Amino acid sequence: MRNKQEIVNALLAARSASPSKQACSFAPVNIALCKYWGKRDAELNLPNTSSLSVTLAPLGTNTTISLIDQADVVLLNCREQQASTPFSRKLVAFLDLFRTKENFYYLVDTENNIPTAAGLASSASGFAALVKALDQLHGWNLSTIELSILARLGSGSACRSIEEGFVEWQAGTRPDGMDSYGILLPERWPDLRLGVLTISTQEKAISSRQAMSITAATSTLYESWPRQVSKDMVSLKKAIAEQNFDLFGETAERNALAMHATMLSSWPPVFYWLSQTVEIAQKIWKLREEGLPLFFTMDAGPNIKLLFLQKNQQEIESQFKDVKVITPFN
Ligand code: 2P0
Repeated sequence: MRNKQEIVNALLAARSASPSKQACSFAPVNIALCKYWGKRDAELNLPNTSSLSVTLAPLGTNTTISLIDQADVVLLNCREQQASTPFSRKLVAFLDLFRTKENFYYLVDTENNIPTAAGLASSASGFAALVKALDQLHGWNLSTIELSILARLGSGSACRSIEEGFVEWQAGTRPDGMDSYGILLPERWPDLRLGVLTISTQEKAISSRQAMSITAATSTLYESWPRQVSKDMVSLKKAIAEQNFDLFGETAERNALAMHATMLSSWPPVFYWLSQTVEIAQKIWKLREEGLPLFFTMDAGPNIKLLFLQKNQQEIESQFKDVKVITPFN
């Protein structure tokens, strides 16, 4: 089993469908603290390494889906999308995996409540919400593991958005990826805060999908990435279990910087930082030297996500006027 259709068929084989008219589901955005960067299988979105993230509900995607008679209809934030848009094409290609004679066309209405200006990606929450809505619509009753596997086929990081909280995506070793899915960690951390600093919302010149492929193929530093991840996964899980914020922040920041270092040593080089990104990173390091427990992480883009605790929220809001503070465990 090495293609998406075979995986979907295998997961749905024993399911008796009892479809309803309409279904609606929510999935949260997630931010990786130990990143997913590089694939062992590009078709199935199987990662080279495990990763660990935290979800940011209530920020995420609400998706309503129904079966209709003629041709798919796709709405994004209340606007109908032309079939030729990249958004529609990606979504319809994913729906193709689930069509039968009886369930042929879908109306998909997707709403992201993530402010566009936040610079947070919505593809993970989008595919996770879609898979959950499909499951409800058809009455398949899939487990969270099966939902996570299906979401991963849409976009790798979507497998970490099925459940809410700290989620570990275990890389797995099987060629069919049946052991590669997100697992919810039991711990919650109510005092944890994330602060989004949006530096640019321009579409990136190079997608993370392309960037991770160039990095894995050409970066000499990428050889050390699996070792970095192994260490960071252990430290992060310990930090979360003990609510050790310094260990947590240091590990997440180091992991993000290591990921960006692997990109910079690719050829052609991949560099998402802007001058303002550098300025803010230096400001964070200075504030930390002065005693403020503040760390950051970054994804495949120039925006910075601050990591801090509730007791320092006021100080951080006064230092960073435009910060949007998120409480992951509300
Ligand atoms: C992550 N990123 O762990 C990493 C860190 C970006 C930087 O997962 O090709 O959209 O659909 O599997 O999941 C973004 O990559 O890539 C991502 P595909 P995806 O959050």
